[in-house]
Parts: sequence; structure tokens; C-alpha cells
Amino acid sequence: MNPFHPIPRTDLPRPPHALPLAGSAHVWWSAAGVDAATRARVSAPRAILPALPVDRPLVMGIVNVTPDSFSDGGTAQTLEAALARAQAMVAAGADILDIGGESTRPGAAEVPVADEIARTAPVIAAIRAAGIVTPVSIDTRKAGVAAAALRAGADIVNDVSALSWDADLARVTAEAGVPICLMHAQGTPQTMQADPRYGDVLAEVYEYLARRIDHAVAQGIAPGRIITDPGIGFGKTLPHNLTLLRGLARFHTLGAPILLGASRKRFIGTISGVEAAAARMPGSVAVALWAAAQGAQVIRVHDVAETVQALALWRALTQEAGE
Ligand code: 7PJ
Repeated sequence: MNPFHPIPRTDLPRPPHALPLAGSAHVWWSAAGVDAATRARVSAPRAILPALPVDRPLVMGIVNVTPDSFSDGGTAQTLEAALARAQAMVAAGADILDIGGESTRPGAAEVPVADEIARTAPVIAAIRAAGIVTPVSIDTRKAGVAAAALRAGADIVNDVSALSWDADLARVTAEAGVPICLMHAQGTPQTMQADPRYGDVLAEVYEYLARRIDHAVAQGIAPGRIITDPGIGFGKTLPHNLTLLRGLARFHTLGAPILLGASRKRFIGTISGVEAAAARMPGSVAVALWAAAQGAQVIRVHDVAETVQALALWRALTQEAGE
């Protein structure tokens, strides 16, 4: 049997049986005829960190610190460029900064731990030294990189392997007591886009995330510290991505915050006919608004200012009450 699938709605006024979807001030669902346990699970707010609001979608700004992500080559210049990017994202309204030192794009090669630490930890330290208090997540599959990032001032672990790459990452996360994002992927970045297949992609990604949540909890991570992500583009064809986006609200039944990363991804270029990733902002904003309407808690984006502006309008239009 498929898990409960709330139908997310934003139309107003709300009927009497409307309940907030996962604590949202914007997205509701109809609880008519639904049992009390499911009602509570689907409606309850999901806190990520005490400093972050729970009733609106949060914007996570992507700060890639890979040599190919900035036009210059030098390490010091890369650090400065990454810090400048982080500062600009904070000024534009980012709620979280996601720092990554290993490309997990299709076909990307693995980066040695020492190199990944050398790229990311100094950027996080520089962000903190600059007085930025915005929560920082470290986008890594590796315990050593996460540990160094947490020492430098990171607050959240973002693991695209959902604790399947490095057996030590669960312990590092549990000991630090920080939130972790568990993302679904089929295969590894090197091979994942070769020929991804599913019988029922929505059901299989859901079951996988449920199993990984159980695994994380068994490793000592508090259930309230787990974020889930269907992993758009990670071992998925265009129809798989669209099915997951259409059914995104089903993941609320897992009882964890939902993070969605679709920004500038291949499927946006395929649908829009825009080859250059840097020119895919409008399509990315469209998907961000879609994710917001599905009640996603965190939207991971390159274009923070554009996404924040779009969400401000979406929030005004979906907010209940007030003439
Ligand atoms: C994601 C990510 C994502 C999470 C990347 C790219 C590829 N982390 N890291 N979710 N994607 N949680 O941004 O194109 O979708 S790297």
C-alpha cells in the first residue's frame, strides 16, 4: 500500500477542515476523514535549527568551491570569490549557505578528502570570521570533510549519498548533534545517468528514504534532526524528475523536512531548450515556486536574489488573512 499522500493546496479561503501542511503558513491540506495520527504527522511543523523559521520555505544558497566553479585558478582567489558569493547571498536573503568542494554532477570524478577539506573548511572559517551568522551546511559524503567543516563553524551536514558512502559520517553527525540531509541517488555520480530505471519512482524513492531515516536513527542521529531529499537529477531521467516533483508532497508523510535541489539542472535545460546552465535561472525559479507549493521546507538554489523575490510574491499571495 502506498503511504498517505496529502494533496497540497494554496487556494483561499480555506475550508474548515484545512490543516497546515507541515507547519506552513501558506500550504494547506484537507484533513477530512483522515485519522488523528496521520493528521498530526502531516501537519506538524519541522524545525531544522532553532534560528530558522518553520512556516515558510527557506532558501539555501549554493556556494561551490571547486576549481572549475570560478574562472580563476588560485586557492586564495577561490577563497575570496567564495566568501564574496556567500556575502552576496546573505544580502539577497539566503537562509542557509551550502558549501561544497566536490562536484557531484553526472560523470564528475571523486576528490581526495584532503583536497575537499582544503577547499571547504577555510571558506566556512572565513564566513564566520566575516561575522556572517547564517547557518552553513557542508555538502559532502565524507566524514573527514564534515568534521573539518563542523569545526570551522558549519551547522548542517548535506549528504547526497544518504550515509551510504562513508560509514563514519553517521557517527560524526550524531556526535555533533547537527541536522543532516539524506538525499536519494541511484548509483554514484560517475555512473548514475547511464540508464536509470525504476518500477515506480515515487514509491521507490520514498521507501529508500524511509530506510535511510531508519538507518540514521539506528546510528544515533535524532529523528528530529533528519532532512530528506528525493535527489533531482541523481540517477533520474526527465520523466523520473517530473514524477518526483509532481508527487513531492508525498514525502511529508516521512515526517521530516523536505529539501529540493533542482536549480539549473539538466532537465530544466532539456524542457526549456536552454543549453547553458547559467541561463537556466527562470526555469529554476519556476521549479522553486512549484516546490514551495508542495510545502518543501528548503529550496537549494544558485540564484538567491531571484528566488527570494519570487517567493516573497508567492508568500504574499498564499498567506491567509489580511485585506
Ligand atoms: C543536490 C545537492 C541536491 C542536495 C547537489 C547540482 C549538483 N544536495 N548537491 N540536493 N545537488 N541535498 O547542484 O547540480 O539536489 S550538487
